[in-house]
Amino acid sequence: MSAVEPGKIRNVAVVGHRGTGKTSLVEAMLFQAGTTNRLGVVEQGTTVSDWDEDEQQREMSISASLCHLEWQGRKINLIDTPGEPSFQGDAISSLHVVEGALVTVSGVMGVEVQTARNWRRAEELGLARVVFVNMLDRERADFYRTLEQLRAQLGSQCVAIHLPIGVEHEVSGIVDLLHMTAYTSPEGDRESKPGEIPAELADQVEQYRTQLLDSVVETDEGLMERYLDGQELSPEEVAAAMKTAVTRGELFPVACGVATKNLGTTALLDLLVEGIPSPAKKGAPIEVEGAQDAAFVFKTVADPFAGRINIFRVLTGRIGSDSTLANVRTHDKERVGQLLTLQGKEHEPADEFGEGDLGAVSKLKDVRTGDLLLDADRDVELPSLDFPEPVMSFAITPKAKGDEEKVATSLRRLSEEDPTLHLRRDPQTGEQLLSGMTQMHVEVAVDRLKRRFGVEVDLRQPRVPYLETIRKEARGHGRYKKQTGGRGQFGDCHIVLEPLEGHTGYEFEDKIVGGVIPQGFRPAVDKGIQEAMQEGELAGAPVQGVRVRLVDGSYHTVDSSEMAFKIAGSMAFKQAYEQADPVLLEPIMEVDVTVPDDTVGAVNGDLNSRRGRLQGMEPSGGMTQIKAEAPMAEMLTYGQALTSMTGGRGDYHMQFLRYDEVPSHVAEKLIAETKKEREEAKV
Ligand SMILES: Nc1nc2c(ncn2[C@@H]2O[C@H](COP(=O)(O)OP(=O)(O)O)[C@@H](O)[C@H]2O)c(=O)[nH]1
Ligand SMILES: [Mg+2]
Repeated sequence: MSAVEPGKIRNVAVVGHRGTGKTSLVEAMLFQAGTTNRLGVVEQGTTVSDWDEDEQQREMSISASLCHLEWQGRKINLIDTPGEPSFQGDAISSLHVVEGALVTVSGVMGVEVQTARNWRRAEELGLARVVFVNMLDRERADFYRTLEQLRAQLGSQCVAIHLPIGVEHEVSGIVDLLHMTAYTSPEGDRESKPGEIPAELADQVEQYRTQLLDSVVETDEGLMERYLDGQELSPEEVAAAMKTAVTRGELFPVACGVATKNLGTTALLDLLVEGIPSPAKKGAPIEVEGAQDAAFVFKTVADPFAGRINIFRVLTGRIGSDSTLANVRTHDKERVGQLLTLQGKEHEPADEFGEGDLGAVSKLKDVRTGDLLLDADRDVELPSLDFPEPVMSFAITPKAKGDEEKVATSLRRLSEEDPTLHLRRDPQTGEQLLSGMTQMHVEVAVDRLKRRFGVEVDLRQPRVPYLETIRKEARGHGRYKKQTGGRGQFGDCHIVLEPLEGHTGYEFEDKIVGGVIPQGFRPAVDKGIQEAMQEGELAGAPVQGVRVRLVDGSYHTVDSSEMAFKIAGSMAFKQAYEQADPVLLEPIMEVDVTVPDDTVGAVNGDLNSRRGRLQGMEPSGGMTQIKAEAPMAEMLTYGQALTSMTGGRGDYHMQFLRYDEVPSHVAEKLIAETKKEREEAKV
């Protein structure tokens, strides 16, 4: 198979809220194009794109999956993305490698959280957008209500291009307002040739065709003048102007149908061919200066048996099975070897992929999502995918002792596949932390660890990385003296502690005059203090934000040693620390919550009970964005709480902001708990 001309390719990411029928719609398009012989069903685990066992079990897309079909002599690459916020990383990276987004909306639910999110992403990336109002066969589905909502919330450039024939369970086809034809489909079969528009729809068709014409004409000044002059515009002119407006992202055609009955797919496929710009027209979504051949990896699948598969977009030039590519991140050379054409999990060998095409490659050494592969190594900046930070962290421990290494390597492979999954060791608490977008995200990762790599782990709430600091200046004296038989030990020092600005850092100043402590022993005092600071006296948390001045001391010519001065240093620190008004610090998070307007009261009340401080609120289109600051300790289980308060319609992001003093009533409890733990540990 040779490369497809860039002008004949359409790259489309199918995005939208969870459960709006993205996977079913991709299935229907593949079926309609004759790529598959039967219409798979999500619940039966028989679709092309939900092929993973985790997906079939949950009846939900977890990973982006790449399919392709041929329509009107064009190759349409379809990326079915997950709508669930837990897995939005894949939707985000997919949007970076396409010219167009196909946004699915349920005709019952209308615009939902993830619809709006993906819409904004697509907008930022300047993508052409086509909306598909799906599920029109369901009870209470209403195309016209949904259309109005789309126009109100996503912009009046959303304009109907297809209208449904019939309502709810009687929906039997669609009218194509641009070509003025109708499509109907025998139950569960491929759609037939275009037919006549039913007479009873004449008025509606007239009304919405006028709305379409008005919108198209508004994007083209020349047409507008003639239109206002009352001149007749030819259907070809209108179609051409519409195509231009859609490809430029100035007009968003709203199509409709029923994915599970394969209704509306013919006209939708026509629309994708006409309205989504080809890579030849739009140019590379990521520019790499001076590169002859360049590919961007937007998805990686880690499989313990098949090995690693990297899915990429050819940005410029070609990628052939004979190519040798340089990985910009590692500066390593990678020999390509096996190229693959993907159809969900099915793959076929391929010889090459041309400019603008999407393809896959297996068995590269070290390539992951976000990598740039070039014909020759060069220092170029890696494109940023702008992934949201994971907010839900769990401490993980292997169920079986000795599995630590295996857990770490397996998790590393999973995070290559999904960069929104973070693995790190908290240097302060020593815990291995796995962070994801939601609890479900982390749980799916844990399932995958078990299923794919055969390791099991326990999840616990992580410890909060508290810190300690001081609030005033204090002096301390440490004198360590031991004289038993032979050579003794002697160290003696006076120090002053002083708070540092912003509760951070550590400074040591040597203010010794006249050599009362010899030069050689002074660093030992510093060392002893730093060791003592690793476990503060309040709650065993590390101390920071301290300047130490070593001001005085004495020594013994025979008995003094580094060891003795280290101990003296730590004794001096402990004495001074108690007098320096020590306080516990906790991490404060910047929290960004988006919830439906009718839940704002409950959500704010809850944040308040979590010691949160409201910073601002911004309502827009039925949803309100709440900005607040709240202590990490109170936010560890926020995900579940938000889900239950908003019926799953809320969403939040959270990132570390700063450390603040723990209020005294909370601190007292923490200090008492630590004391108890320490005493129990002693027994
Ligand atoms: N009645 C009806 N059900 C649909 C339609 N499209 C999808 N579904 C069902 O809705 C559920 C979610 O569909 P799915 O394709 O997985 O949505 P996704 O999460 O957006 O990929 C599944 O149970 C589908 O069978 C439709 O047009 N009509
Ligand atoms: Mg899906």
